[in-house]
Amino acid sequence: MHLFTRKVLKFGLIQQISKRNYSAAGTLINVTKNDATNTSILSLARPPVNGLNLELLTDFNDSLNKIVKDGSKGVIITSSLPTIFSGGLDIMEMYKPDMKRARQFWEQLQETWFTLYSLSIPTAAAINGSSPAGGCLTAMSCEYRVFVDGKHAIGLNETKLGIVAPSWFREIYISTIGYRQAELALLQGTLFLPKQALEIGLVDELAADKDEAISKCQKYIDSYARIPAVGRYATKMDFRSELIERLKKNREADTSRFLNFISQPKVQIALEAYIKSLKEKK
Ligand code: CO8
Repeated sequence: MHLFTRKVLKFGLIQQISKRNYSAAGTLINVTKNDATNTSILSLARPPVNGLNLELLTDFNDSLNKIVKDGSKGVIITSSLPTIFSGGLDIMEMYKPDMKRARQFWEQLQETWFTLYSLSIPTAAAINGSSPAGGCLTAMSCEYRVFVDGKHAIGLNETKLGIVAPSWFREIYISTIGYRQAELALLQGTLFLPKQALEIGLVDELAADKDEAISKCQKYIDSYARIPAVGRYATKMDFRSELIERLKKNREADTSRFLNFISQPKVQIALEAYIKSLKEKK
Protein backbone atom coordinates (compact mmCIF):
# COMPACT_ATOMS: atom_id res chain seq x y z
CA MET A 1 0.00 0.00 0.00
CA HIS A 2 1.38 3.40 -0.74
CA LEU A 3 0.19 6.81 0.29
CA PHE A 4 -0.35 9.66 -2.10
CA THR A 5 -0.73 13.04 -0.49
CA ARG A 6 -2.40 15.75 -2.51
CA LYS A 7 -0.41 18.92 -2.95
CA VAL A 8 -3.18 21.47 -2.83
CA LEU A 9 -1.60 24.25 -0.90
CA LYS A 10 -4.51 26.70 -1.07
CA PHE A 11 -6.45 24.76 1.58
CA GLY A 12 -4.68 23.89 4.79
CA LEU A 13 -6.97 20.94 5.40
CA ILE A 14 -6.29 19.25 2.12
CA GLN A 15 -2.62 18.71 2.81
CA GLN A 16 -3.48 16.19 5.52
CA ILE A 17 -5.70 14.08 3.28
CA SER A 18 -4.10 11.06 1.73
CA LYS A 19 -5.09 8.52 -0.90
CA ARG A 20 -4.54 4.81 -0.40
CA ASN A 21 -3.89 1.77 -2.47
CA TYR A 22 -3.34 3.22 -5.87
CA SER A 23 -1.76 -0.13 -6.48
CA ALA A 24 -1.69 -2.33 -9.52
CA ALA A 25 -4.99 -3.93 -10.45
CA GLY A 26 -5.56 -7.39 -9.04
CA THR A 27 -4.69 -6.85 -5.38
CA LEU A 28 -7.84 -5.21 -4.04
CA ILE A 29 -10.18 -8.20 -4.25
CA ASN A 30 -9.77 -11.67 -2.78
CA VAL A 31 -11.69 -14.45 -4.44
CA THR A 32 -11.93 -17.91 -2.91
CA LYS A 33 -13.91 -20.77 -4.32
CA ASN A 34 -15.53 -23.47 -2.25
CA ASP A 35 -15.27 -26.56 -4.46
CA ALA A 36 -17.78 -28.47 -2.37
CA THR A 37 -20.53 -25.91 -3.00
CA ASN A 38 -19.14 -24.55 -6.29
CA THR A 39 -19.66 -21.03 -4.93
CA SER A 40 -17.18 -18.15 -5.02
CA ILE A 41 -16.68 -15.70 -2.19
CA LEU A 42 -15.55 -12.29 -3.41
CA SER A 43 -14.08 -10.12 -0.63
CA LEU A 44 -13.43 -6.41 -1.07
CA ALA A 45 -9.97 -5.82 0.37
CA ARG A 46 -9.01 -2.18 0.25
CA PRO A 47 -8.28 -0.84 3.74
CA PRO A 48 -9.17 1.22 5.57
CA VAL A 49 -12.83 1.24 4.43
CA ASN A 50 -13.08 -0.46 1.01
CA GLY A 51 -13.61 2.95 -0.58
CA LEU A 52 -14.74 2.18 -4.13
CA ASN A 53 -12.15 3.92 -6.28
CA LEU A 54 -11.33 3.39 -9.96
CA GLU A 55 -8.91 0.53 -9.29
CA LEU A 56 -11.17 -1.33 -6.89
CA LEU A 57 -14.17 -0.98 -9.21
CA THR A 58 -12.09 -2.27 -12.13
CA ASP A 59 -10.90 -5.30 -10.15
CA PHE A 60 -14.43 -5.90 -8.87
CA ASN A 61 -15.80 -5.99 -12.41
CA ASP A 62 -13.02 -8.26 -13.71
CA SER A 63 -13.42 -10.63 -10.76
CA LEU A 64 -17.19 -10.97 -11.28
CA ASN A 65 -16.67 -11.80 -14.96
CA LYS A 66 -14.01 -14.39 -14.09
CA ILE A 67 -16.25 -16.00 -11.47
CA VAL A 68 -19.02 -16.49 -14.04
CA LYS A 69 -16.56 -17.82 -16.62
CA ASP A 70 -15.11 -20.39 -14.23
CA GLY A 71 -18.53 -22.00 -13.80
CA SER A 72 -19.35 -20.98 -10.22
CA LYS A 73 -23.02 -21.54 -9.47
CA GLY A 74 -23.23 -18.40 -7.29
CA VAL A 75 -21.22 -15.61 -5.71
CA ILE A 76 -21.19 -14.18 -2.20
CA ILE A 77 -19.92 -10.61 -1.89
CA THR A 78 -18.36 -9.65 1.42
CA SER A 79 -15.43 -7.71 2.87
CA SER A 80 -12.09 -8.79 4.24
CA LEU A 81 -12.21 -5.89 6.74
CA PRO A 82 -13.57 -6.85 10.17
CA THR A 83 -16.10 -4.04 10.71
CA ILE A 84 -16.75 -2.45 7.32
CA PHE A 85 -18.46 -3.87 4.25
CA SER A 86 -17.75 -0.75 2.19
CA GLY A 87 -17.56 2.94 3.08
CA GLY A 88 -19.06 3.65 -0.36
CA LEU A 89 -17.47 5.53 -3.20
CA ASP A 90 -14.00 6.81 -2.41
CA ILE A 91 -14.71 10.43 -1.58
CA MET A 92 -11.24 11.35 -2.82
CA GLU A 93 -12.37 10.51 -6.36
CA MET A 94 -14.83 13.41 -6.08
CA TYR A 95 -12.87 15.84 -3.97
CA LYS A 96 -10.75 18.31 -5.97
CA PRO A 97 -10.92 15.83 -8.84
CA ASP A 98 -8.78 15.39 -11.91
CA MET A 99 -11.69 15.55 -14.36
CA LYS A 100 -10.23 12.98 -16.77
CA ARG A 101 -9.87 10.46 -13.97
CA ALA A 102 -13.27 11.41 -12.53
CA ARG A 103 -14.88 10.52 -15.88
CA GLN A 104 -13.05 7.20 -15.99
CA PHE A 105 -14.09 6.55 -12.39
CA TRP A 106 -17.76 7.20 -13.04
CA GLU A 107 -17.83 5.17 -16.26
CA GLN A 108 -16.21 2.28 -14.40
CA LEU A 109 -18.79 2.57 -11.62
CA GLN A 110 -21.56 2.27 -14.23
CA GLU A 111 -19.79 -0.68 -15.90
CA THR A 112 -19.24 -2.57 -12.66
CA TRP A 113 -22.83 -1.97 -11.67
CA PHE A 114 -24.11 -3.28 -15.03
CA THR A 115 -22.09 -6.46 -14.44
CA LEU A 116 -23.17 -6.98 -10.83
CA TYR A 117 -26.83 -6.07 -11.27
CA SER A 118 -27.28 -8.37 -14.27
CA LEU A 119 -24.98 -11.23 -13.24
CA SER A 120 -26.31 -14.51 -14.63
CA ILE A 121 -25.61 -16.51 -11.43
CA PRO A 122 -27.23 -15.89 -8.01
CA THR A 123 -25.62 -13.07 -6.02
CA ALA A 124 -25.80 -12.59 -2.25
CA ALA A 125 -24.18 -10.01 0.03
CA ALA A 126 -22.79 -11.01 3.44
CA ILE A 127 -22.68 -7.47 4.85
CA ASN A 128 -20.24 -7.74 7.72
CA GLY A 129 -20.18 -4.09 8.78
CA SER A 130 -20.90 -0.47 7.80
CA SER A 131 -22.36 -0.08 4.37
CA PRO A 132 -23.19 3.54 3.55
CA ALA A 133 -23.94 5.01 0.10
CA GLY A 134 -22.03 3.07 -2.60
CA GLY A 135 -21.67 0.21 -0.08
CA CYS A 136 -25.45 0.09 0.20
CA LEU A 137 -25.79 0.23 -3.60
CA THR A 138 -23.41 -2.74 -3.89
CA ALA A 139 -25.46 -4.75 -1.40
CA MET A 140 -28.79 -3.75 -2.98
CA SER A 141 -27.53 -4.79 -6.41
CA CYS A 142 -27.16 -8.36 -5.16
CA GLU A 143 -30.28 -10.53 -5.07
CA TYR A 144 -30.11 -11.33 -1.36
CA ARG A 145 -28.67 -9.53 1.67
CA VAL A 146 -27.65 -10.83 5.08
CA PHE A 147 -26.52 -8.17 7.57
CA VAL A 148 -24.33 -9.01 10.56
CA ASP A 149 -25.96 -7.58 13.69
CA GLY A 150 -24.10 -4.82 15.53
CA LYS A 151 -23.71 -1.06 15.83
CA HIS A 152 -22.97 -0.41 12.16
CA ALA A 153 -25.48 0.85 9.63
CA ILE A 154 -26.57 0.75 6.00
CA GLY A 155 -28.33 3.28 3.79
CA LEU A 156 -27.94 5.99 1.18
CA ASN A 157 -26.57 8.95 3.15
CA GLU A 158 -25.53 11.14 0.19
CA THR A 159 -27.38 14.25 1.34
CA LYS A 160 -25.18 14.30 4.44
CA LEU A 161 -22.18 14.85 2.17
CA GLY A 162 -23.99 17.66 0.32
CA ILE A 163 -24.34 15.47 -2.77
CA VAL A 164 -27.27 13.71 -4.39
CA ALA A 165 -27.74 10.02 -5.00
CA PRO A 166 -27.89 9.41 -8.78
CA SER A 167 -31.24 8.37 -10.26
CA TRP A 168 -30.26 4.71 -10.56
CA PHE A 169 -29.21 4.55 -6.88
CA ARG A 170 -32.57 6.10 -6.04
CA GLU A 171 -34.55 3.70 -8.21
CA ILE A 172 -32.94 0.63 -6.66
CA TYR A 173 -33.63 2.06 -3.22
CA ILE A 174 -37.29 2.56 -4.15
CA SER A 175 -37.58 -0.94 -5.56
CA THR A 176 -36.02 -2.37 -2.38
CA ILE A 177 -37.77 -0.43 0.41
CA GLY A 178 -40.69 1.31 -1.31
CA TYR A 179 -41.27 4.86 -2.49
CA ARG A 180 -42.30 6.60 0.73
CA GLN A 181 -39.60 5.04 2.87
CA ALA A 182 -36.95 5.72 0.19
CA GLU A 183 -38.01 9.34 -0.23
CA LEU A 184 -37.74 10.08 3.48
CA ALA A 185 -34.54 8.12 3.93
CA LEU A 186 -32.88 9.80 0.95
CA LEU A 187 -33.88 13.29 2.03
CA GLN A 188 -32.55 12.70 5.52
CA GLY A 189 -29.57 10.60 4.53
CA THR A 190 -30.73 7.98 7.03
CA LEU A 191 -28.43 5.12 7.97
CA PHE A 192 -30.29 2.10 9.34
CA LEU A 193 -29.03 -0.14 12.13
CA PRO A 194 -29.36 -3.88 11.41
CA LYS A 195 -32.75 -4.42 13.10
CA GLN A 196 -34.20 -1.33 11.40
CA ALA A 197 -32.77 -2.42 8.05
CA LEU A 198 -34.46 -5.80 8.46
CA GLU A 199 -37.74 -4.18 9.46
CA ILE A 200 -37.92 -2.02 6.33
CA GLY A 201 -36.75 -4.83 4.03
CA LEU A 202 -33.41 -3.27 3.14
CA VAL A 203 -31.83 -6.58 4.15
CA ASP A 204 -33.39 -10.03 4.09
CA GLU A 205 -31.88 -11.58 7.22
CA LEU A 206 -29.59 -10.79 10.13
CA ALA A 207 -26.68 -12.93 11.28
CA ALA A 208 -24.68 -13.10 14.49
CA ASP A 209 -21.34 -12.96 12.68
CA LYS A 210 -19.73 -13.10 9.26
CA ASP A 211 -19.56 -16.91 9.16
CA GLU A 212 -23.26 -17.15 9.79
CA ALA A 213 -23.93 -14.46 7.18
CA ILE A 214 -21.94 -16.45 4.62
CA SER A 215 -23.82 -19.67 5.51
CA LYS A 216 -27.15 -17.90 5.06
CA CYS A 217 -26.01 -16.51 1.70
CA GLN A 218 -24.93 -20.02 0.71
CA LYS A 219 -28.36 -21.34 1.63
CA TYR A 220 -29.93 -18.70 -0.64
CA ILE A 221 -27.67 -19.78 -3.52
CA ASP A 222 -28.38 -23.48 -2.86
CA SER A 223 -32.12 -22.80 -3.00
CA TYR A 224 -31.79 -22.65 -6.80
CA ALA A 225 -30.50 -26.22 -7.06
CA ARG A 226 -33.73 -27.46 -8.65
CA ILE A 227 -34.63 -24.35 -10.64
CA PRO A 228 -33.43 -24.27 -14.25
CA ALA A 229 -30.88 -21.45 -14.68
CA VAL A 230 -32.45 -20.28 -17.92
CA GLY A 231 -35.85 -19.54 -16.33
CA ARG A 232 -34.22 -18.02 -13.27
CA TYR A 233 -32.05 -15.65 -15.26
CA ALA A 234 -34.83 -14.58 -17.64
CA THR A 235 -36.99 -13.77 -14.62
CA LYS A 236 -34.18 -11.82 -12.95
CA MET A 237 -33.72 -9.76 -16.10
CA ASP A 238 -37.46 -9.15 -16.40
CA PHE A 239 -37.12 -7.32 -13.10
CA ARG A 240 -33.80 -5.62 -13.80
CA SER A 241 -33.32 -4.93 -17.51
CA GLU A 242 -35.53 -1.84 -17.66
CA LEU A 243 -33.32 0.11 -15.26
CA ILE A 244 -30.15 -1.16 -16.92
CA GLU A 245 -31.38 -0.17 -20.38
CA ARG A 246 -32.45 3.25 -19.15
CA LEU A 247 -29.01 3.94 -17.70
CA LYS A 248 -27.29 2.59 -20.82
CA LYS A 249 -29.37 4.95 -22.94
CA ASN A 250 -28.62 7.91 -20.67
CA ARG A 251 -25.10 6.93 -19.73
CA GLU A 252 -23.37 10.04 -21.03
CA ALA A 253 -25.97 12.32 -19.42
CA ASP A 254 -25.50 10.50 -16.12
CA THR A 255 -21.73 10.93 -16.36
CA SER A 256 -22.03 14.62 -17.30
CA ARG A 257 -24.36 15.21 -14.40
CA PHE A 258 -21.84 13.68 -12.01
CA LEU A 259 -18.94 15.68 -13.48
CA ASN A 260 -20.92 18.93 -13.43
CA PHE A 261 -22.05 18.29 -9.90
CA ILE A 262 -18.60 17.66 -8.47
CA SER A 263 -17.26 20.70 -10.33
CA GLN A 264 -19.42 23.06 -8.30
CA PRO A 265 -17.52 25.02 -5.62
CA LYS A 266 -20.38 24.60 -3.12
CA VAL A 267 -20.23 20.82 -3.55
CA GLN A 268 -16.48 20.88 -2.98
CA ILE A 269 -16.98 22.94 0.17
CA ALA A 270 -19.54 20.42 1.46
CA LEU A 271 -17.26 17.48 0.65
CA GLU A 272 -14.35 19.18 2.39
CA ALA A 273 -16.46 19.77 5.50
CA TYR A 274 -17.56 16.12 5.46
CA ILE A 275 -13.99 14.81 5.17
CA LYS A 276 -13.04 17.11 8.02
CA SER A 277 -15.90 15.77 10.15
CA LEU A 278 -14.72 12.19 9.54
CA LYS A 279 -11.27 13.14 10.80
CA GLU A 280 -12.57 15.12 13.76
CA LYS A 281 -14.74 12.30 15.12
CA LYS A 282 -11.53 10.44 16.07
N1 CO8 B 1 -13.88 7.60 0.92
C1 CO8 B 1 -12.60 7.93 1.24
N2 CO8 B 1 -12.09 7.88 2.48
C2 CO8 B 1 -12.91 7.46 3.46
C3 CO8 B 1 -14.26 7.10 3.20
C4 CO8 B 1 -14.74 7.18 1.86
N3 CO8 B 1 -15.99 6.85 1.52
N4 CO8 B 1 -14.82 6.74 4.37
C5 CO8 B 1 -13.86 6.87 5.32
N5 CO8 B 1 -12.71 7.30 4.77
C6 CO8 B 1 -11.42 7.52 5.44
C7 CO8 B 1 -11.54 8.40 6.67
O1 CO8 B 1 -11.46 9.76 6.31
C8 CO8 B 1 -10.35 7.93 7.47
O2 CO8 B 1 -9.19 8.52 6.88
P1 CO8 B 1 -7.87 8.84 7.79
O3 CO8 B 1 -7.46 7.53 8.39
O4 CO8 B 1 -6.93 9.40 6.79
O5 CO8 B 1 -8.34 9.83 8.82
C9 CO8 B 1 -10.30 6.44 7.20
O6 CO8 B 1 -10.99 6.25 5.96
C10 CO8 B 1 -10.95 5.59 8.25
O7 CO8 B 1 -12.26 6.11 8.49
P2 CO8 B 1 -12.88 6.16 9.94
O8 CO8 B 1 -11.84 6.54 10.94
O9 CO8 B 1 -14.10 7.01 9.86
O10 CO8 B 1 -13.25 4.61 10.16
P3 CO8 B 1 -14.40 4.01 11.07
O11 CO8 B 1 -14.14 2.55 11.11
O12 CO8 B 1 -14.53 4.76 12.37
O13 CO8 B 1 -15.77 4.29 10.26
C11 CO8 B 1 -17.11 4.37 8.26
C12 CO8 B 1 -15.95 3.69 9.00
C13 CO8 B 1 -18.41 4.09 8.99
C14 CO8 B 1 -17.16 3.79 6.86
C15 CO8 B 1 -16.87 5.90 8.26
O14 CO8 B 1 -15.55 6.13 7.81
C16 CO8 B 1 -17.79 6.66 7.38
O15 CO8 B 1 -18.93 6.90 7.74
N6 CO8 B 1 -17.30 7.06 6.19
C17 CO8 B 1 -18.04 7.86 5.28
C18 CO8 B 1 -18.87 7.00 4.41
C19 CO8 B 1 -19.67 7.82 3.44
O16 CO8 B 1 -20.35 8.76 3.81
N7 CO8 B 1 -19.58 7.43 2.16
C20 CO8 B 1 -20.28 8.10 1.14
C21 CO8 B 1 -19.46 8.12 -0.12
S1 CO8 B 1 -20.39 8.83 -1.44
C22 CO8 B 1 -21.09 7.52 -2.29
O17 CO8 B 1 -20.79 6.37 -2.05
C23 CO8 B 1 -22.11 7.80 -3.36
C24 CO8 B 1 -21.83 9.06 -4.03
C25 CO8 B 1 -22.72 9.34 -5.22
C26 CO8 B 1 -22.18 10.54 -5.98
C27 CO8 B 1 -23.19 11.39 -6.59
C28 CO8 B 1 -22.64 12.76 -7.01
C29 CO8 B 1 -23.55 13.49 -7.97
